[in-house]
Amino acid sequence: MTTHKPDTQLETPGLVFPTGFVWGAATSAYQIEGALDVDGRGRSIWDTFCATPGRVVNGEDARVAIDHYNRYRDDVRLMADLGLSAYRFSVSWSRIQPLGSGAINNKGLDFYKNLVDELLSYGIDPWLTLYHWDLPQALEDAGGWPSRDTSKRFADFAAAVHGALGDRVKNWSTVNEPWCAALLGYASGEHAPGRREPAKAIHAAHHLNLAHGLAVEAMRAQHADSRIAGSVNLYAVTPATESEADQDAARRVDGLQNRFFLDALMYGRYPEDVLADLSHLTTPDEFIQDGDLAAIAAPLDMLMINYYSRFTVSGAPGGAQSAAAAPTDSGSPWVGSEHVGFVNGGRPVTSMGWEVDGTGLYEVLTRLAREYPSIPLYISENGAAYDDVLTEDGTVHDAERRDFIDTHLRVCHQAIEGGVPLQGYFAWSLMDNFEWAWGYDKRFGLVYVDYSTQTRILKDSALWYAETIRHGGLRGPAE
Ligand code: IFM
Repeated sequence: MTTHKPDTQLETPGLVFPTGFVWGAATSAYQIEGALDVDGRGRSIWDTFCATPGRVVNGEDARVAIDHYNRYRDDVRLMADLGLSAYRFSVSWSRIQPLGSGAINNKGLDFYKNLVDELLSYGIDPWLTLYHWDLPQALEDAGGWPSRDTSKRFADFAAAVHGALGDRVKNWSTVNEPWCAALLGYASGEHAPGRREPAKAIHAAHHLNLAHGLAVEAMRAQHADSRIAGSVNLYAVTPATESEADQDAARRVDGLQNRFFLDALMYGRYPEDVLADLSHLTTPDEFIQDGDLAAIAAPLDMLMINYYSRFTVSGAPGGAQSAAAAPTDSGSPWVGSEHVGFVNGGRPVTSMGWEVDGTGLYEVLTRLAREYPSIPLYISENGAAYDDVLTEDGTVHDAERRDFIDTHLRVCHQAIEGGVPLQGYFAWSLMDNFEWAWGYDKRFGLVYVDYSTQTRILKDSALWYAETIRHGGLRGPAE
């Protein structure tokens, strides 16, 4: 059994994190499991999306992914070798409830029971996410997230999983990155189910929020000692200039990306300015019913934040589009603000074209502590894709990824010192995996996966992260 007691006696002066800080790594079911046709799993919207020509780069799919379904024991041992204190993963709804409602598929549930038991046997805390984008196809056929009924189906699903695993999983999150599920799935169409229906995308966003709230309520009624979170992807947003148009663009993007979800989850309201931006497309009476907002604001034990980058935005006509555009033909996810341009802020970029900006994380964290105070925070995803090279001697020298994580952890430490209640960090991702519409082209892992043999190889960043965990913090100044 691996122990996770940090050695706080650093040989060199460094940044020590508080005792009990959670050191984790994250994955999601669809991106790693493979085994899509086994043990009674039903179809999901991503199966359909991948099978549609032109949707995923190189026509790739997740039928095998990184074969975690069959290799989970080895993968858990690898987590133990790294010294992780926690592992964040998601469960596949269609594996557990093949049609998204009705009978539970016990074989599917057993996979997660076994995974959890394996984690616990190594002293690794399982952090379970209920929904990471792989909606059962049967529910999409019935209307998908634009349909209110999907929220209720999700609450039933959450209750079933929580009922089965709530005795051994203490930390739960509901919906991962509802912005992506709604806006990329139903407005730009660059994610499954690939629809381009802007007003419906807003309805989807509300129903994802509602699904979250109803699931929290259902879980609270079962195991009172569970810690439950929402999980949102937040960005720092800056206007390209001080012009009125650019400032309005920043307000709009911040509104739809950040405040639409934060205000709903934390305060049970949608920002008036965002509703006004959307009013030519849809109005609240078309999607909000009595009691919805109170349900969405069900009290949480913690908030989980995925942070990757900063947006610099322009409202000037013809503002430049970001280098981080979708890999395939798509519409705009910026419903009601399609005119906004994404401008190159002049920072180094990852292989996704996303600008590296640790100061943006500092802004996000301090803003949360100021505007949504008192809730414990966790970084549930942070990391970077780079074009990793496996050398002939079987190593991967990914200094850029190590520096990326180092920079962001330094920011986390600074925020904690300044009083931000940040209590843990999960690197995205534990292993290279299926990066949605980008297929296998983008590698986010601390662990390199040779897709032809499924061999796992620790990158330099993984070895460095293991050292960081072992020391309970960062050694010495930034390199
Ligand atoms: O791979 C994704 C993950 O599924 C959700 N958050 C962002 C990651 C990188 O794009």
